Amino acid sequence: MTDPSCIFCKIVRGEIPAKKVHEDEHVLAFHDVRPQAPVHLLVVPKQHVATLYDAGAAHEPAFGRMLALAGELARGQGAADGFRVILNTGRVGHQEVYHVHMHVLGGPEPLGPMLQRRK
Ligand code: DGP
Repeated sequence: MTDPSCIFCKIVRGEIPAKKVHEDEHVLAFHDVRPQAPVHLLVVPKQHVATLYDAGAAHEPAFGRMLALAGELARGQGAADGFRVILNTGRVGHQEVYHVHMHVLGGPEPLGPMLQRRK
């Protein structure tokens, strides 16, 4: 349910600070500490789920809420003309934090190419 050493669980528990923009019984949304677009939010389930590989039916309420909130959160931050959601998963997906999180990226101008191979 919660992982004592997980950084996003610590944010959910209020043990480390974050710029929160939304909280309910299932999910927490906050600003990414290293923004890669004018709007860059992270939306996480409150329960600890390491990766999408570990997701199951029990997580559907939280994961459904994450998607259902994306447009409202993006618009609320000023991304009113489009945005991206990204769920990096595992080594190949360059997942850095092993607690499922949905990036919400947007801004006034179109974003760059969706996929760029890292050198
Ligand atoms: P990913 O590669 O998808 O696992 O991206 C992890 C993101 O999490 C990365 O964009 C930076 C962000 N991040 C890492 N640690 C913290 C933190 O302590 N606070 C906040 N707000 N964001 C963090």
